[in-house]
Amino acid sequence: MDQKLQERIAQHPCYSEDAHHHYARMHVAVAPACNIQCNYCNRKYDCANESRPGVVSELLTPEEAAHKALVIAGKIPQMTVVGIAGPGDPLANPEKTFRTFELIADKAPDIKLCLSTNGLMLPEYIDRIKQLNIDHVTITLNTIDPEIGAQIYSWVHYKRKRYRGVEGAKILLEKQMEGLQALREADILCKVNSVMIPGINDQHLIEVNKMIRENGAFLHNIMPLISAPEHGTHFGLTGQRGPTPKEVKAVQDNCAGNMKMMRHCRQCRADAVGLLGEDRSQEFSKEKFLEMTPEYDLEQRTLVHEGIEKFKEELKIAKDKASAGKKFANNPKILVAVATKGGGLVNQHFGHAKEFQIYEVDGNQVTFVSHRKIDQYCQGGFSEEATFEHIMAAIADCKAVLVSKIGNCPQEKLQEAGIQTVEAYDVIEKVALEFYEQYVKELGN
Ligand code: CLF
Ligand code: SF4
Repeated sequence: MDQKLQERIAQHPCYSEDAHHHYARMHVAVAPACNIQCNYCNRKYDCANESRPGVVSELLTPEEAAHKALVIAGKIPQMTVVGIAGPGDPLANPEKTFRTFELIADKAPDIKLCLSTNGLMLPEYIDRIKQLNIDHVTITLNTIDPEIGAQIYSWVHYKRKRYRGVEGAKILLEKQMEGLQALREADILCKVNSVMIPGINDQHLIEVNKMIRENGAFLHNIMPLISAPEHGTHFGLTGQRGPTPKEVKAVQDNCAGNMKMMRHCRQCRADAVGLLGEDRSQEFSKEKFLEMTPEYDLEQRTLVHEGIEKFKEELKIAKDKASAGKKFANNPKILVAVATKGGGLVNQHFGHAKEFQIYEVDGNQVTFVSHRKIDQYCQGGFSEEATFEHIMAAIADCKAVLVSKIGNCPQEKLQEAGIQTVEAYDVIEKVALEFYEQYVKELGN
């Protein structure tokens, strides 16, 4: 990747896996309407193209959204990106969306603007997007075949007319393709999200991947369909299942040779705040943030970002040192589960983790694979048994858990299940490689 491109994504937690350990994003929920109906979406909730289904965000006016962005820019200076991803489609609400971006760009020039859309109106607004210096745009593109599209979208509303079935899917695809090309011409970084729906588009995603790569997309995010009957979506009610983590990984691996794949997406809310793995949206509810005074300070933010960049350099040196001189050949690839609060470190107590980051280790390289959500183990002594079962199910295929601390009781249970625990407060890659060395020795290699 050339240096210019690297600089454009270096502080964007979604476009750069590395950045997501250090930088935060926030969403402002200013866009209620939508112009299509996806079968995995219930419109009582946030847009499921970039959000976890079943979540409802508080709707904001552009002025409230700009106020919120300035408050958070002061309180969380590592927040570098403001995205609009719902609760409907941002470009089905163009005035609210662009007004919000205008207000933010005017007062906080260092914040990157990010937009996520189903793509239907993208060709229409490409000039406005460029003009506002929105450098990151996501299109949710689930298929390049209108026949498949007809199974995913129940209707498409375009230029005052509603189209159903293949006809609707054709219009959507045409506009998405035009949008993709327009982003390329405008030199705007494009991420494509694809919702993986077993039996409908799972086998077909490799073709989607090929097409978007040929049309200049920068990153492909294959996300699992989440469909529960209680969400009231068409797929939820008709029993359409979502893929298993293993199935998602297999498709991601198949596409990975062709282009950069995003594997750290958290399917966050339309009002998400914080690092991707944490959810601080409750600290900034409408009632709370409207009482807060914006303390946006460009100088202070620049200093914080410089500090992060310096820390990242130190991390890199530590990582390189940890892997230097390692020459494992034909050794097994194993998975380890890491408890981290961010910063690229093993730095979280087992009992406090709400997710584990999963890394694949082969002795030479440590590669981020995915995250897995879990119920927090320490909940003041309540239902720890049931929680532990759930945690075990989430990490059953891992050989070790890397944590800053763990109690005797969970440690013994993990050991009984054949999962080792490593207590450390250090760079993830370093701890993982040290564990690997010991693991291989024990195997007798
Ligand atoms: Fe938001 Fe999306 Fe921008 Fe990121 S999220 S608009 S690109 S700033 Fe990121 Fe969240 Fe996944 Fe989206 S983790 S759901 S990919
Ligand atoms: Fe729902 Fe988003 Fe699809 Fe619109 S684009 S129907 S809000 S998932």
